[in-house]
Amino acid sequence: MKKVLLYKPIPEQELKRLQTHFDVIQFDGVNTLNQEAFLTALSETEGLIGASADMSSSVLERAPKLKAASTISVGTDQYDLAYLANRNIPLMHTPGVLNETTADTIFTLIMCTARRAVELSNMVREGRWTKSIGENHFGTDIHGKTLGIIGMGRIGYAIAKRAHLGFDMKIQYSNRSQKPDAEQDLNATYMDMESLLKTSDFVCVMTPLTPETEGLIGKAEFAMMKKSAIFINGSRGKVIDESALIDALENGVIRAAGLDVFDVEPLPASSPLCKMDNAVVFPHIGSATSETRLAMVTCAVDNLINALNGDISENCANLHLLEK
Ligand code: 8YV
Repeated sequence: MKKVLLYKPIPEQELKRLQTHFDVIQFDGVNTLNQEAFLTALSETEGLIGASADMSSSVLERAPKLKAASTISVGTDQYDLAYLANRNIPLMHTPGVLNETTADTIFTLIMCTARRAVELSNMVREGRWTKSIGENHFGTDIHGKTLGIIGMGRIGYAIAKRAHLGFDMKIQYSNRSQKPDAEQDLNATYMDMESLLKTSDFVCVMTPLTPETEGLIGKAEFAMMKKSAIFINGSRGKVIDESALIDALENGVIRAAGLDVFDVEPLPASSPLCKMDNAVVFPHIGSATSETRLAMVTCAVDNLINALNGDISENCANLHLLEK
């Protein structure tokens, strides 16, 4: 049987299915304590499956027998796609199965941040609700406002659908290319990022992390936003300059931020973002529901089985780089 290295715990039913096809070596994440054991196991394996661990070329070069990798995520930034392609190794991912759940998470951030839900819930829990809520605790409306989406991919479209159909919001977006379906279905307006930053009430970043998007939103971009703007990041922490965001929040450059991803994860409790009432912080729960994570794992297991049998589908993230 081919050896496969699993580096993230998965539901029992899917582990058993994987074990019917392969000799599975399991790790519960990769860290400084198990790194050497992981790299030793990696040297023997033909398949790799998991998520939330660095798979740069310095790690992958320790896998001389590797034939295919399968990430339990839609994001592929933890892998060196070009390195894998140079060795003609496909990287499979899970596009599509998590769109709706992740869009729900982003809208949860939009609502919690706009209506100050976490801050005010804590006020109740801590016994500080002593009189009826006054102006200094008011939030801001979501319905009818302008939502600017930077990165109108599958998840960005799902967010825009909620905003347009559910909250009667005006949708505008910037993207590498125009998206006719978003314009026809959701009355979305395509524009350059600077115009979007200057005119949006809510700015939502949903781009993948690439060399082009790293540091995309920094001090200058926050300064372009409305002082009343609410900033949402559901992409990757490194797409923004986190220090610039903290400054913008502390100095009233923007109203508030809702964040599901961070430069360093887990976000240290010492971060100023953990102490600000105008920052809502989630522990990277974009796709984190039982139903969707099972669907992602099922997709990733199918992807690996197929790839090791030579069948790489549209779920291959580096197909455009592989030898034709
Ligand atoms: C989680 C994500 O990181 O799919 C992605 O790219 O960021 C999230 O879904 C992933 O699901 C971890 O397993």
